[in-house]
Amino acid sequence: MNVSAHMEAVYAEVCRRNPGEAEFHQAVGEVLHTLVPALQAHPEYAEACIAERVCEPERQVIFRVPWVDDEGRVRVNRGFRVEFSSALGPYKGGLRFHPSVNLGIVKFLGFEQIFKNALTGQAIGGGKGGADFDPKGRSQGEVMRFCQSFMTELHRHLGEHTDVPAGDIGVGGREIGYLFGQYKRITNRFEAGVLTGKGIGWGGSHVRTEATGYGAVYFADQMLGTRGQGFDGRKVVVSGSGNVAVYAIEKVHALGGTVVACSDSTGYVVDDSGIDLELLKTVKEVRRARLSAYAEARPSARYSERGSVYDVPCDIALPCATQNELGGQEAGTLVKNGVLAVAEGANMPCTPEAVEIFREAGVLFGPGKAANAGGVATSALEMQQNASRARWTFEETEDRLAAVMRDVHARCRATAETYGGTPDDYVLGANITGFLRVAEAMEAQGVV
Ligand code: NDP
Ligand code: 2IT
Repeated sequence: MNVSAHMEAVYAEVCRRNPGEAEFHQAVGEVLHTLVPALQAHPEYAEACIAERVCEPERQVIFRVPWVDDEGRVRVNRGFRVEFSSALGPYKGGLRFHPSVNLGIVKFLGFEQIFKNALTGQAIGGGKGGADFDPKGRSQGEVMRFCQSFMTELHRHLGEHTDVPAGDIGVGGREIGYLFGQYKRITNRFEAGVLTGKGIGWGGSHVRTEATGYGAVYFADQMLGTRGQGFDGRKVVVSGSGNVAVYAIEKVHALGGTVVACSDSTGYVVDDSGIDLELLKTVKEVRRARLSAYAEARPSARYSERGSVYDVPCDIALPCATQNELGGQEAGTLVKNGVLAVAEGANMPCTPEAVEIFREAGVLFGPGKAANAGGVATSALEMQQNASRARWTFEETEDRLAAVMRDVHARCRATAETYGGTPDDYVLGANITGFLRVAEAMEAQGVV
């Protein structure tokens, strides 16, 4: 069998059967093209149509989310949960509340999640969900009523052994609290393991809040370490200013680097003396204000809505905002400015063109499936604590996160070499490692 032609055919069929889902096509194409050497080595997986099956979600739920705003007006949003793969464990993946959410975006995220979760080595399947609800400018009461309505429908699909959501864009600790409260009320069960990212006082795990950002920095540090380098004394640019970005900044500073710029969807700030994390947290997490408020409160900072955060010269870039935020033009600027490493804190923030530019320039590139796996890995640690009714300390949990990230990094390099790439080909290594784990389980479980 010509495996390469077979993968092309599978990809063409995915595009044909899922029209208009551009992000899903992009995520599938990027994975399928890297699987050729794995399927050449394992013809039994091609025979069993593992690639074809893994591109089709096991189940997709789309539902109405009606709620009442503060003026008494009825509003209607659309909710989604795509249960992609249960080969390795309960469906696991976040919920995104953002006006851009549609089926194609949820499917791209769910598809990525299958391989990311497999790569962590933990017993978690892949899924994703969310709604086209825009939390910006909404009152606490409106957000709560929306979450309650969302969960009123979604609860029937969830369970600690079935499907376990967490946060993503627009869904943080506050929203997880409202979602958990409604699940508990409907089911009359304190089923802690049904959601992760819970508050520390009621079943949450230490380090889950920090985990994605910390993990991305650990991963970048491991990549740099292969070249005898690290964060110490380095200039770093982080995109976004949400959960992932904030804790990436914190860890970069702890490792001796300086984050000189970060962004939100309206603009970016440059602060040569280093982003003041307490101020950033106050602006974004307490006041829920725009990033421009950071610059207004900090004389060393300037705010811009022109150009891109990637125009700011840096040694290391950590895209932590959203998909396709870093294209060919931004990648070209980063390379021209001498960037050494790029690690994706967000899901698919770099376009295929950008990734190719980094590859050609020899820039270390950590794809999201590996670099941001620390978030979901710590969610699995939260599930483990919930199941055993245990509570680990912050230090113990962070040690475990660091160990997972070291392991993910090492597996990517080893797999890339085994399948004909250079050890620096983290894209090849991450995709094949994740795929092989899922494929083995799927083959063993029969045609389901
Ligand atoms: P948050 O909602 O906390 O923050 C999102 C940040 O990204 C905000 O600064 C937001 O700006 C910015 N952003 C969102 N959409 C856009 C857009 N269309 N254009 C430009 N900027 C945008 O989300 P998270 O930090 O949790 O998530 C960030 C990324 O990390 C996402 O890709 C997510 O899928 C990924 N991720 C998250 C994990 C987690 O544990 N939370 C785990 C693994 C990956 P603004 O405030 O202006 O909207
Ligand atoms: O993209 C992701 O990995 C997440 N949003 C976290 C998922 C999770 O279940 O913790």
